[in-house]
Amino acid sequence: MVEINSSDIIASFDVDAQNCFTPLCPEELPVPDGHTIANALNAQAELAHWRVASKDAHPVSAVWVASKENPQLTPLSGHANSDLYWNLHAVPGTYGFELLEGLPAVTDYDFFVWKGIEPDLHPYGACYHDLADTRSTGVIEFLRDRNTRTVLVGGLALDFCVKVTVLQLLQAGFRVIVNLSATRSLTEVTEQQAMTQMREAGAEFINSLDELVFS
Ligand code: VGL
Repeated sequence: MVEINSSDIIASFDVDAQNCFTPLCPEELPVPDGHTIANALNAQAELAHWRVASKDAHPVSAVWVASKENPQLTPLSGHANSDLYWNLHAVPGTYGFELLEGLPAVTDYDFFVWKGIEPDLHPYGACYHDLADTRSTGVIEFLRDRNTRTVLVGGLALDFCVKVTVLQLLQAGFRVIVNLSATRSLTEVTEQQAMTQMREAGAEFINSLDELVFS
């Protein structure tokens, strides 16, 4: 059980809950079962005062697009803000770019982040546009301005963009609760590493919203 003080301001964060991270887009970055989390994200948002979200928004000309010579997940050098090659994903105007079916329209969120728009920027976390965490996307300021104490986090994928967003929110001083029913991982190995890293940084975890107790 994870206790939350009823007077705390709570935010709900949908990280990159886009079709490109589901088996519906097998050519992009399919996360097993990634398409099944919309209801869990909506339920989580019901408990929150603010609902924020992010989307990857990548150009076709990105420097990190994987090829035969440079396959996915191999290191990329010479670009300070792109570290690995990835299959092209989340191109605005495509189906993969869109939020999962069942989620609100972008304009119905209280704050929305688009990230990775520049061809040589491939940030994972939703709080900064660069890998050095220096160029804010504004979401931390939005949450701070509203006295947010606790952030409930879900989205895709747990082992990459969700993980880094969680670490950034913890670093910024928020209490962070990862809702495991509202997130999925790209691989089991990276999931284990991500869970350890988040736990060591102070994240809390729930398997379902039933594990939250309001006192
Ligand atoms: C993601 C890998 C590459 C994610 C994005 O949203 O988790 N993972 N780009």
